[in-house]
Amino acid sequence: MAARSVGRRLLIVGCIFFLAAAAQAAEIRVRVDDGAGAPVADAVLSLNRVGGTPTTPRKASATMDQHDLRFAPFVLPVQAGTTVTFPNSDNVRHQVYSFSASKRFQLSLYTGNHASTVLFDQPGIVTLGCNIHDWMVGYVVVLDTPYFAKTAADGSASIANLPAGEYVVHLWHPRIEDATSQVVEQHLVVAGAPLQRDFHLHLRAPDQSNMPPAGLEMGLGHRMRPHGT
Ligand SMILES: [Cu+2]
Repeated sequence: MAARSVGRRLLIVGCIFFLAAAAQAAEIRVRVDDGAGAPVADAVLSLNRVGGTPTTPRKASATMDQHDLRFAPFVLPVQAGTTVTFPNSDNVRHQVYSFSASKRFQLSLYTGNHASTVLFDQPGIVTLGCNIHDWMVGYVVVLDTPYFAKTAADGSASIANLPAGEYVVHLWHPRIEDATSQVVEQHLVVAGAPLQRDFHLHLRAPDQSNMPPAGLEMGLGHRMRPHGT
């Protein structure tokens, strides 16, 4: 009986600690625009904890598809240590490569569910291209933090369950004027209350869009099969 009583007390103490920790965690919601009010999609929001010990990269996986002659998604944020799978959902061959310093690779030319995998172990921006289709461009944004999110079409993003503490807030976008991510807030204090922020990113004009030339997408993409098959 005594052992059971001690066990129950430990359980209660554990629950109190858990609730206290949960009460300190908070959510941040952001909205990103271009400075003229237009929402910015595909911006990567990341928060690095000040003074925190670097987190051990979790064994995570993610997918960068090739679909309708485009990379899908256009921007894929991952934590360093993530293995990314590259399937091909088109019925034409693609050959994915990167010349970026933090991860140089070239996959073999392939179709179908060959699905090569690449480990992204160094933080940095990895720009993807395809040797067959010049317009294809995609980005794997490798981050040294587990706290990140990508803005939706309306420019919004959120990160839940942020532990209490102080953070540096970064934003990155493929058309950011500075090639590296911008620090948009140096001392963000998370103390349990939800946070809301509006950020402005000034973007360069698009150079490469990941969009196939008009008409080509339906002619070569997976959706249209040759007649008689
Ligand atoms: Cu391709």
